[in-house]
Amino acid sequence: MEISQPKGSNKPAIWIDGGIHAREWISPASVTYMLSELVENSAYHQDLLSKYSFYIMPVMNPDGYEYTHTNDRLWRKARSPTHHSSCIGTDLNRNWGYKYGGKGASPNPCDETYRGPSAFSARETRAASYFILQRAHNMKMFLTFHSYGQYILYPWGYTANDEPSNWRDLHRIGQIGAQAMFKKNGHSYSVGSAAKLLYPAAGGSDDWAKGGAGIEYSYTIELPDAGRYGFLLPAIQIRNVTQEAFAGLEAMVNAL
Ligand code: 0X9
Ligand code: ZN
Repeated sequence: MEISQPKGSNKPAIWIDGGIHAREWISPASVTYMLSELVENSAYHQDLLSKYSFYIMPVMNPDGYEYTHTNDRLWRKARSPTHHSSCIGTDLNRNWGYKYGGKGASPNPCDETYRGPSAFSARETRAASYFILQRAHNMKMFLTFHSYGQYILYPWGYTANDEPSNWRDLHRIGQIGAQAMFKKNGHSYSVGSAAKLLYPAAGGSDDWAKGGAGIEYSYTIELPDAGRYGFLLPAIQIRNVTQEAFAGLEAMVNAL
């Protein structure tokens, strides 16, 4: 979805996606909530909408998402068959074309972090990357929502031995997001580079957005919880967490 005010205006833009990993259900819920807020309650969000357009992709991995409803609640990857293997699915967050094939991205089709046979081999990542590249000159921020762990991560994810030249600004805006999210529900988020704070993993969308598409502010946000229920976040928490994610979005965009 594109949300632009007025329609077709050429404002700087924010990319938001969710559901690249099938089992992380709070992510599509949160991104869908953002969409509903920006559309249905646009009058309350003029701070955002007067300055920016939004591109919102609530479910990057629809086949996988469906599969978690019908067959395997903890499925992570997409669902396309693999050549020369009976194992199914590519990890769409190891398939992007920046430093593709490095650490933490498995060449084995049977692994949960299978990177696919080549960069952008998956239709989902290829289509999204074309869409983004056509508009990247206008995009100021790239936000991809995952769960779980309560982290605000910025590049690089592929290595812990280097950092983007604007890492101080990336860190500062990440902290502003963490503060806003804490204020909403009292959940603490750690802010840092993906490889240092979590683990090195190459081929992520955040690294490609920064290194490939040149979008200055790129983040992966790992929503709650911190590990108690993990991917199986109880339904009672959906409302609070989606609202907290929106508060983080607002704060980070306003800090740009
Ligand atoms: O491993 C991932 O893809 C993300 N964590 S998750 O538990 N949701 O699977 C973290 C991605 C961080 N970014 C990069 N490594 N590029
Ligand atoms: Zn994920």
